[in-house]
Amino acid sequence: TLNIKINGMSYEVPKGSTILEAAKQAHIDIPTLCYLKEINEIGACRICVVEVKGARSLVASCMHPVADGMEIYTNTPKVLTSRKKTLELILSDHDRKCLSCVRSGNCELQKLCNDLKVDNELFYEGERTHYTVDDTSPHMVRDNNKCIICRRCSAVCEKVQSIGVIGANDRGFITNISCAFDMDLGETSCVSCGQCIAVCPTGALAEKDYTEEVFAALADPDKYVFVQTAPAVRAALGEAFGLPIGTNVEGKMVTALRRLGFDKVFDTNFAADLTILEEAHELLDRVQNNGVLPLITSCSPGWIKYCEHYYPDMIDNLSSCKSPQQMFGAITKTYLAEKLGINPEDIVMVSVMPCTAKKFEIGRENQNAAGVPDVDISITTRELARMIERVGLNFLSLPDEGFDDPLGRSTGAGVIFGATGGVMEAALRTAVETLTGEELKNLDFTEVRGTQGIKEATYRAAGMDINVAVASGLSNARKLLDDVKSGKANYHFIEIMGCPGGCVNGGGQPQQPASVRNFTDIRTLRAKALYDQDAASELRKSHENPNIKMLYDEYLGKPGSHKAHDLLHTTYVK
Ligand code: HC0
Repeated sequence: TLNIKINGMSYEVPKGSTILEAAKQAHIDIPTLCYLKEINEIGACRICVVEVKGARSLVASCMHPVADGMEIYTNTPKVLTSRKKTLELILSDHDRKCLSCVRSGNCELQKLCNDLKVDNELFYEGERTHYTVDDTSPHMVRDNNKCIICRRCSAVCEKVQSIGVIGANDRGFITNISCAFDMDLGETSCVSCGQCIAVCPTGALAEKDYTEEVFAALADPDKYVFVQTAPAVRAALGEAFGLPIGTNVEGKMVTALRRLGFDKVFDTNFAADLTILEEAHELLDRVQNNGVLPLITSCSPGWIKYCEHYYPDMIDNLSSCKSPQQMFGAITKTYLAEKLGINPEDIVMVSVMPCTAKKFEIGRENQNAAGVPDVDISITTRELARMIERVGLNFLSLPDEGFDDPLGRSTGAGVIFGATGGVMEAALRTAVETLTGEELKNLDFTEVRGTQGIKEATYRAAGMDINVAVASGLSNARKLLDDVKSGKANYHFIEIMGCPGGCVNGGGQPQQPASVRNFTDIRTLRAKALYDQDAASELRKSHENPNIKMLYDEYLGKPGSHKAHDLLHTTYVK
């Protein structure tokens, strides 16, 4: 450890800490703007400056390591004035329409301006840059007029997702974050993961908002409006209403959806169970009949698009299963429509997802089992929170209610889909029991749990070794796939999720500011909510879901049947 002084008081801090980290230990939150731990460590924005005795100028605390005997001052007039001036300069070229901004109330720039007493947002009036809003991609809107060029978005795109479709163009006053050759985002190989939106401190990046379309459907007396909620939504929606990260709000979420006016409130977890039956069947079929291996999961649409762009030679490895979101829509508009005696064209299927790529997925080819799109509108967790706010539902005081039957019934295997490794674990529970014909004693495949980027394990069942791997975050997917292609690694089954940590950390989840992200393991906290729900579930294996059994008995026949293929499987672009 090292001995330092902060604002005249002595502290002992670990060697290697930055001033920012050391101050955190002293209960001081130094404000930051561009800094994202391990992702964007460029010390560029100068908001986090502090005085260090003996230093010639103010230093960026996010990057500057502490040294033994260092004397740091975090709140001198010089420091506070510098931070305020920096903000005034940022505002001099910023779209200040805060009242109508989607991030109003949870904008990091707005909060800093308030905290640092910026009392005149017009302090520096002068030339402004003007940019056209880019709404060419299916999932998001880029408004550079609100961009502060912190580069968190381009860092996450490049380093975490190994895509790099956005970066700084031009220099000086006209520096702007955009695509190469000023292409529109929709023309690039962006995979719609939305990780850039999750880290944007302002309203420069946002999902395409479809809440008006959902309200219009709900108001249409001729439509049956059904909703499905993804596993990970329940683990994060509460954050939008101030609840601690990792609070499971499933019951309140269901009540809110019912009171918003949805005719049926269903659960994507049901279709996650269904996916497991189809995918476990596909795995065993490929293993037993010399099919293409490793089989790779296909439920994350950001990953699918990444595979199509960057690993087209591995498309035959992808499972042909539609994602649970799409399977859900397919079953709703065929089986359920028949059961209820309604025309699939009169159903509006809405999905609530932690994901922005799901907005892209609903428009993909070959996702229309009933001749109409399987899913009509996909909104993010954030959009649902906005809908709840808009109608004045007091989320925190709502009672807990349960999902509707029959597509609201699910198992613990379904809910863990929302965390990296969850699809693998759920599939293993079913595949191993199918292979051995015996009841599994231990349902916890802990080796594939946790937030490491790449996980590997080997399980023995019915005399054979099953080698599996799990990757989340596309730079990890790239590493894993390169090892598979070079022959360095040999697996039967791989789970890949586009977002680091899986869907719990999806690009559509409530944004947490960098001040939280830099010091809190959000992914683990949200994942815990799902694993706890699994552990407390009466049924924890997808093949034991009674309503899935009923669906096969009444309608689909067996996993992998002709009908199941027609409705629940898809194709990819080569
Ligand atoms: Fe996921 Fe899914 S688990 S991709 O992360 O498989 O978005 O939560 O809904 O479809 O079920 C997202 C989450 C889903 C799907 C499921 C899968």
